[in-house]
Amino acid sequence: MSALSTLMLLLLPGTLSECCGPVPIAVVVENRLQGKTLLTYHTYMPYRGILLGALKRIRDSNANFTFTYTENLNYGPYLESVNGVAGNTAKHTYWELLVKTSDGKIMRPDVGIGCYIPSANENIILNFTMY
Ligand code: B12
Ligand SMILES: *[C@@H]1O[C@H](CO)[C@@H](O)[C@H](O)[C@H]1NC(C)=O
Ligand SMILES: *[C@@H]1O[C@H](CO)[C@@H](O)[C@H](O)[C@H]1NC(C)=O
Repeated sequence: MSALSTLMLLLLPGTLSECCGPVPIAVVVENRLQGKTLLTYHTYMPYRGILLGALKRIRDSNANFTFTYTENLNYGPYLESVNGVAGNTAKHTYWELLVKTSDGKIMRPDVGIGCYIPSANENIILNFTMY
């Protein structure tokens, strides 16, 4: 066996094991500001798929999840409204993107819904809040 094919055999399993979905995630809609109950939606995504795709998949299979976004030239899609509630510049409200990892830690991604790539078993929290 050539050195090259031995190397291929050693590398292939690792390459395959990180490629394959489906990746389960949950999207949590939180709106304490308006006293609404927490809503949780479950979906699956392909390996390294973007959050925007997951939101569209949930919307297309669930009559009570809707969202809208606007396109920003530099930063891509900006999440404008969720379930009919829109952020408002005058009222200083917006939909904040938070992520609860499987170990319970909450973090705030430094990119929006078009760039964020969820990992398995994350809870993506869309929180209606103020700035
Ligand atoms: C102020 C600000 C906000 C404010 C905007 C309020 C307002 N109406 O003014 C609020 C608090 C709403 C905000 C939210 C978010 N922001 Co912001 N924000 C900024 C900040 C500090 C200044 C923007 C600004 O006023 N520019 C000057 C004006 C004249 O230019 P402008 O083009 O009109 O600005 C608009 C855009 O920047 C847009 N905007 C602001 N943030 C974001 C994020 C995304 C993903 C998009 C598409 C648009 C967008 O809102 C501005 C006003 O309309 C920048 C950092 C910086 N110093 O530039 C980060 C920044 C643009 N935000 C960023 C991020 C990540 C977010 C959030 C995703 C954070 C989160 N985890 O929730 C959210 C957006 C969530 C969503 N709903 O989609 C990143 C974007 C990086 C990237 N490549 O995606 C930046 C660069 C900061 C960083 N962490 O590096 N943000
Ligand atoms: C959303 O739809 C599910 C069924 O798909 C239902 O169980 C749930 O009560 C609905 N929630 C709201 C807030 O309408
Ligand atoms: C969501 O926003 C509300 C209102 O600002 C705040 O009280 C709450 O702590 C936020 N939730 C998370 C998970 O940060």
